Order: sequence, then C-alpha cells, then structure tokens
Amino acid sequence: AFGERRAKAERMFALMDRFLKNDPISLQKDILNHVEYTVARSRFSFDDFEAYQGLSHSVRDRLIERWHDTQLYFKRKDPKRVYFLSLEYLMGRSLSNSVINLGIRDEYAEALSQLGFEFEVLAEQEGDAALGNGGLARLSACQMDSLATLDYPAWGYGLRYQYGLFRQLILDGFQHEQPDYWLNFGNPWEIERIHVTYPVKFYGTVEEELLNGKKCKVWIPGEMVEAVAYDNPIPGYGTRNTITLRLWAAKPSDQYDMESYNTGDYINAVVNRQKAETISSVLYPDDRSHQGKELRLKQQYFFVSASIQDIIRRFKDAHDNFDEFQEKVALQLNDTHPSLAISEVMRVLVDEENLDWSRAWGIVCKIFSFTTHTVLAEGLEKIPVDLLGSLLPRHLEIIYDINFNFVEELKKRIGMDYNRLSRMSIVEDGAVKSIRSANLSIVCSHTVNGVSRVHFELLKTKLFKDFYELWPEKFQYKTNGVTQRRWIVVSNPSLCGLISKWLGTEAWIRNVDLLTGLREYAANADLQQEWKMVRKVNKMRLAEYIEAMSGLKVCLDAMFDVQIKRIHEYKRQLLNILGIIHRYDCIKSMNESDRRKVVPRVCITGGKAAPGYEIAKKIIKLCHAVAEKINNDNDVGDLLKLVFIPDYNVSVAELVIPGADLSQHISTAGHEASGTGSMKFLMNGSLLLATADGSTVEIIEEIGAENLFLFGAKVDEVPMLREKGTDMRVNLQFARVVRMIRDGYFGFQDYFESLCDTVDGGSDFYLLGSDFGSYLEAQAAADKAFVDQEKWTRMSILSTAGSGRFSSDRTIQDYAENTWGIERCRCPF
Ligand code: NBY
Repeated sequence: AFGERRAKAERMFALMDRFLKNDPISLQKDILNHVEYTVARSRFSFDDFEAYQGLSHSVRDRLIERWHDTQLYFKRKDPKRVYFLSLEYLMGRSLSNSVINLGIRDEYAEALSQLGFEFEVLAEQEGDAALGNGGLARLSACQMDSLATLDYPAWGYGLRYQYGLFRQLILDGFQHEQPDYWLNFGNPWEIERIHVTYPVKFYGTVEEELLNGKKCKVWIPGEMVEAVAYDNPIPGYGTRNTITLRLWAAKPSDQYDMESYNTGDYINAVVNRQKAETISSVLYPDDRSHQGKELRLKQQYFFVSASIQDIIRRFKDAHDNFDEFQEKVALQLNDTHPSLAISEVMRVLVDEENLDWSRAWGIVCKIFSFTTHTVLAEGLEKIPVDLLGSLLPRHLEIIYDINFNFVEELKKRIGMDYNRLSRMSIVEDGAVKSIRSANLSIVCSHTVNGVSRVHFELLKTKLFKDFYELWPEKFQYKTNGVTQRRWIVVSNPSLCGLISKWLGTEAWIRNVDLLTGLREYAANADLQQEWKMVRKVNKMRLAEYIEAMSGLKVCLDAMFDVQIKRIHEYKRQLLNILGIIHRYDCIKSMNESDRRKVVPRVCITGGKAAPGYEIAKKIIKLCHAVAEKINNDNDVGDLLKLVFIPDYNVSVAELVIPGADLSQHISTAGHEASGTGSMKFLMNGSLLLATADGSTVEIIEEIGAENLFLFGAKVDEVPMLREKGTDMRVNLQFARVVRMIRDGYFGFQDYFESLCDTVDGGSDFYLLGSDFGSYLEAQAAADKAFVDQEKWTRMSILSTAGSGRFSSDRTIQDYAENTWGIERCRCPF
C-alpha cells in the first residue's frame, strides 16, 4: 500500500507546476485563466473589478505555494511556536502588500500593462478587511507582517466577522453607521478549510463522575456550535516564509440537535440552527468600554475554544504526552479579550487530558504572556459572574479555584491586608460580582507587557501597582512599532524609491535601522529637492482625493495639517478644533497686510466615533459646523480650510499619511498607552505636533526635541492641574473660542452645549483649557518653521531617518527573545 501511495504522489508531483513562473507571459496567462475559470467571465470582456479578481487569484496561487512549503517545514522542524490570540485584526487591503512581499510587484505591473490595465487602478478595486477598531487591531496586523518577515514560527488566531467595523457615513455633518458586509464580493485572500472544524460548547451543567476511582468533572453542554477555519496566508518580505492568520467562523453543529427535529417543526428547527452563525457575525465597534454583553462573551469563548483545540491537536500530532508542552507552545494574549484561554487550557488539561491540577497549573504558568493596551482603570474588562456561570459553568469553577489558590498564596506573602487582598483578587465583590480579566491574566502569565515606556511606568505605579510590588520580574514593556512594508513601501512608493536611491540599497526594508543613514544627507540640497518633490506628489494625490470627496479645492502650498484617529475625548480632537477656531478668529480680525504673513493651512481631520459615544459624535458634528463656516468665508480664502475625511480606515490612511506636512498627536499626557499613528507619520516625513505622552516621549529621544513641536502638561503634572482647574478669567483666548460655540456662531447652539460643558464650567477633565496656551505656541512655532522650507525639509528627513526604532520588526524581535522564547525557522528556497 505504501508503494502505491508513493507512486501516486510522484505521478501527481510530476503533473503539477512545481513553482509558478513569474515572467510577464506566465502571469498574464494565470490572470486570464482565473478571469475565465474562477471568476467565470469571458476573457474577451471583463471590467476592472473582474480583472482585480483574476489578478488576486493568481497572486493567491503564489501565496499558497509558499504557505504550503512553510507549513510543511514548520511541521518537520517542530520548533516552539507562538500563538497570537487577538479578537481584532485591521488588515486593510492585501493585493499590493502581497505582491510587494512576494517580490513580484514590477512583474505584475508589466504583465498588466501589456494587457491594457494599470496595477494601481485594479488595486483600488479591493475593499478593506476591517476586522478591528483602531490601534490595537492595526498593531496585530503590523505584528503579523513582522513575524512572517523575521521567519518566526507564528500563528495568528482570531474571528472571521461577517460584518467588520461599521462604515461611517456623514449626513449633514452627523455620523451614521452603515454595516460593512465586506464578504459580499468574495474574498480571494482567505482559504476556507471545511475540514478544519471544532465543536464549541456553551451553557449546561457540570457533573462529578468517577473515572478509574478518581473524581472528575464533566461538563454537559446545553448548546454546541461548530467553528470552521478560514486561513489567511501572511507572506514575509524577502523570505519564502508565509505564516497563517486563522480566523474562525461559526456554523451550526450537527451534534446535539436531534431533539428539535423530532418535534416535527422542521422549518423552525432549521431557522434556529442558523442562529449559531450570529456568534461570528459582527465586530463590537466600541474601543473603550466592556458592556458585559452575552454575545461578546460568546465570541470570546468561541474563538478561544476553537484556537486552543487546534493548538493542542497540533501539539499532539507530534508528541504523546504533555511533558514538552511549554517548550513548544507560547500563547500571547492581545489585551484581556482572549483571557478565557487560561481557564480553557486548564479545563482541557485537567478534565479532558486527565492531568493533575498542579501539573496543569505548572504548564499554564509557563505558556501565557499578556500585553495590555490601556491606561485607564475603567478600561479594564470585567465579566459578570452570573453571565459567566450560565454560559461557561465549568470555567467559572476553574477561575474560582485559581483565585482561591492565588489568594491563599498571597496571604502568606502579604499577610491579612484585606484592602490589598480584595484589590488583587480575581473575583470582585460588588453590586455586580464579576471576574477581573486583567487580574486573571496577570496571575496566570509569566510576563506582562506594556506598549511604551510611559505606559510601563503607569502600570507599575498606578494600574497594576499591587501586582508589580508582588512580582516585579513579571513586568516588561515593548514599545509598539509599525511595519515599514505597509507604511512606506506600499503606501508611499515614491518615498521608498528615494530612500533606496540615497542609501544605495533596499536593505532597509528588512533592516530599518539603516534609515539612520539618511541623517548625513539631511542638509544636502539635492536630496532636499527630491524630497520636496516626492512630498508634493503625495500632497497632490491627497488634494485630488479631498476634491473628489468633498468638492473642496485645496492649495498645495498650504501646510497640510492632519489629525486622523478614533475620536476620543482624551485624544482631544476638540483641542484641535478650538485651535482652528482661534486661528480663524485671528485671521478675521487682521488687516490685509497682516493676512499676507499668515501661513496657509489645510486642516484635515477624520476618525470614527463609537456608535454609543455621544460626546465623540458631537465633536464630529462640531468639526463639520466649523468647516462649513470657515470654508465659505471669502475673507479667509486659502489661508485656512478644514476638511473632515469620512470613513477613515487603513486604505484611507495609506493615502492621507504620505501627504501630511504636520500631524497631531495631542492626547492628555498619561492617557495614550502608546499611539502608533505617530510612527506612521514619522516614517513618512511628517513633522509631529505632540504632547509628551505614550510613545512620543521615545520619538523625541530618537529624533531630538528640536525636530518636532512639543507642548502641554507632562504626565506627572496632570493630577495637580486637574485639582487646580482652568481659570477662564486667565485663559481668555480659550474662553473666547468656547464662547463662540456657545453663542451659536457655528449654529446648533443647543446641541453643542453639553460638549462645551466638558471643557468649561469647572470640569475640563482632559485639560484642554490649561494646555491651550502652549498648544497655540506650538502651532505658531510650526508656522514659523514652515516658512523656512529648507529647515522644514531637513526636519522632515530627520524624522524619517529617526523612525527606525518604531518598526514592528524591533518590537517582534524583542517579544521573541524576551517574552516568548522562540527562534527563527526559515524555510529554505
Ligand atoms: O492600542 C490602543 C491604545 O489606545 C493605543 O495607545 C495603542 O497604541 C494601541 C496599540 O497598543 N488601544 C486600542 O486600540 N483599543 C481598542 O481598540 C479596544 C478594542 C476593544 C475593546 C477595548 C479596546 N473592548 O473593550 O472590546
């Protein structure tokens, strides 16, 4: 039988195209074949979208080839793997990124142009994969790219939401949310694995049984659904390695519902089965608060359970006991959202694999690491005990047991300090008894990471102070990073070419520290000239987009000033708008000759507000109301324009960021855990106007304070300033602009009242009033620098040159070496 199987395999191997060819003719054939046989359009008549489909299927073939080889290689080598568990990934588009990482971008462009198509035009046909909210989700995507590029044996696990983050529609300046049914037109970037499925259990009861004279727990579930795998190959750059992002979709299970069919109500039985699919239907669009909703908890467990089953199955394929589990498996918790994985691993090891509790616990403590992305205690997730007990009764028992052991141990270490014991307990007793996911994650992880140095300090001294004092060795930080592949090579090809030309190499695309080589040319007149040209082209592209979208014509000589990110009070988009109102007010009161000295600005804003976040939605409306006034004022003309770019997402970012002269990162100090948008702007040579918050502090160290515009209170000044409150009698400029809104200068007087209340009337929690003066000074400094284009261009070059530390390659290497303990495993070509 073996001989026969082998002969068959050899026959098939001989028939296959072993390596797909990448010359223009082969590429054209493949594209056309896919148009005809996959998309089922005639090769004599197809439109841009169909061409995009044929094109992306041909790219997909090439991805699959490398992906198979990588997976086979990993299987043979059986290295320690890292499993990255995240409920959110903001991948954006895949086409350009894939062909660039595969190293066949130019070949495709050539092949397409011979067919009469333009690569860029077809790439525009692709919709974004928006399976996440903001920074946390885009970070996961950047880290996947770095894991693949650095040859780490890694897997990403997540949920395949049918509806990604809502589309933002602006009507009359108000945000409306539209469903993002992103799978409508098919998704060539995923591979459905109909045979990779696992049952996931919910509800029911826990019973005790005797097995070989040993008492054990058996969970009798009340509901079962099936998890089906969808694999998204993630290609590395400059390597054959192509790793897997495995996303789970929920399908009805065939088990456990014979009952409903026997009632005779066939139609309703089928309809009820279908409800299983709701588990993976929609991404929660809130990036602040955890609302203790059952569906959200179901999503978390669904994805965790399927992933853990998959991971254990893979381990058992190569090992017959669990002795080596911790040498082969590292589990990374991306925030607390996947923290049920802890109790799930305990449950599987104890209840299903029959390990002793203490042995299972020993394993769990060695495999989990946890990264937190928040600064605020209110941001910490809590799961109501009632909800958990009903949905996952066995997990609740396990978490109680973990907590009992932990608290007993803690008493021995710190004595009967009841306040501290109750603060550190995993179970919170209160009006609603609940599980503190962060405490669970800290107790059970070997390492807890922050996302910037400032964040780390806050974790140690505030958020997790009690835990830090108990286990200082557990705490680390890895300053976030972003991938230069997506954020320079894909999104800013002209800058990419310019950098390679001046460095004399493309090696910086894999080794981004080489960017520092630009420093020596920062004052070189030729580089400056070319740098300005590239920036101009990108501004032109952005200006065209703005005009197409809003009809507004903007002047290319103006400073493009961008603030684009999720809308939050702490990110202070309101401070930006108040600054714009002040600028407008100043221009209005100037005479002709003074106006001639004004540096013209195009203020560009954008971002989504969580659907239930009223104040954030009012900020969006205010932005539109102010824009309406300013943009139609002939006194102002090109001196000041305000644009709100709707539906901010990854592909919009790719267009906007390269076109920014200045970008704003102006959160109240101590509130942005890291911030990653700033890093993308920095790489693209935008100057930053920023507070000393999150990763900005480290950016200053890299590029020097003289190369950005810093303002505002420092982290340690914030509590004192809050105490003091803003004195509106002193801060007249601030009082005046808020008054203009209150007086109805921009209309919608009543609607904006509560928004104004957040910053005057004594509260001003985010300190807009006390930072306003220094904000205006920083803005004036930016104007002044912009007039001297030579100086500005030098600062811009130095920004890119100093951005190397903020590559996710550095972050990932640090995680690999100091948190996960994994090694590179490079698939031979
Ligand atoms: O994570 C962000 C931080 O605000 C930012 O400073 C940091 O750079 C980035 C990456 O570390 N956090 C973030 O994006 N958080 C969320 O998107 C989020 C999503 C869901 C929920 C909470 C937060 N949730 O409760 O479901």
